Amino acid sequence: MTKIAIIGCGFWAHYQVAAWLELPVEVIAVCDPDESKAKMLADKFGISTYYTDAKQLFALEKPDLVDIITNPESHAALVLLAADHGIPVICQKPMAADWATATMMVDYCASKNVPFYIHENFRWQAAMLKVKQILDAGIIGQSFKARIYFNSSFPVLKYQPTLALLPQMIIADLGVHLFDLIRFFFGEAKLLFCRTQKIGTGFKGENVANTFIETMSGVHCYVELSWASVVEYESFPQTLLYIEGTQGSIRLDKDYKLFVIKPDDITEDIVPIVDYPWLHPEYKASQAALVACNQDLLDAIVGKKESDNRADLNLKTLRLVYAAYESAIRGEVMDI
Ligand code: 89Y
Repeated sequence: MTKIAIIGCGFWAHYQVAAWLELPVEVIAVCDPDESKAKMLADKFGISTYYTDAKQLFALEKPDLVDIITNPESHAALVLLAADHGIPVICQKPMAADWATATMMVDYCASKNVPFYIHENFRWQAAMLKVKQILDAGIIGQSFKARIYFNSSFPVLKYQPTLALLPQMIIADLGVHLFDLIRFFFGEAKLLFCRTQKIGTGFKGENVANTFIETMSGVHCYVELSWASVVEYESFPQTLLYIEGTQGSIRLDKDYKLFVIKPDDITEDIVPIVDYPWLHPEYKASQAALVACNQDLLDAIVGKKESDNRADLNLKTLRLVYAAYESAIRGEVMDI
């Protein structure tokens, strides 16, 4: 059984641990500087050991991998610590709070020969895997345009209050997933242009961002992100999309409804999630993908396969995040 240590015992860790326990692994220890959080997570899942100091965890435990589920500013120190102990490491998105730190982390792990992965899970959502299958099968011909959007007024700060404090917010926290989906569907980006807005007072950073990305393959992508939208129906945390190809279109709508639109025919399907009993009722769409994402990372770490979530590959997604911020500040199109 693969032995896993968890660092960071906040909201998300409760679901990440539940997802790990769907697989043949043992969570041997958890760690959080806030002892009550560490104890609560350990007690909930019957994990015998908890720590408040990551250095102590690494000194006393020998996990096969460590899963870092903390805020972006703390990622670098913890990833480097894992690398110093030769422990393969998985880290939440976004990899780091800036580009220079992220590249340093990737280089450091490579220099220590330590496998390093990012927990990018949106591409593991059942509906996204289905969309990718339809695209790869050529059913809508050659894609040329896509709108991919996450416009919401869900009270996200109720569950993720630290988002309110981030100086760079919606692009780093959420845009990173949608940019990654663009790479997943259409390949690497060629250029982008981004504008951001701060609507209302709840967030320190931007809570609305609109980005245009042109891919190397020539697809024009419009990425909409908003926590300020008064919507007809709330679809949090689902990403919706409309992809146009030379022979048809794909529309992914609320509640996993997938339409394939051809010149003389429209098919409608529902791509269900696996409804694990531990899913938070308001986060089902994103948390249901955690098991498949963890399985992929586990297989990569034990050497069964490669994963697209290798940190050096994920840098290509992160590059889009920081290029978007730069574009918004400069008011310029950024070459990628
Ligand atoms: O933190 C974010 C994520 O990773 O997916 C959705 C989210 O929970 C809120 O933006």
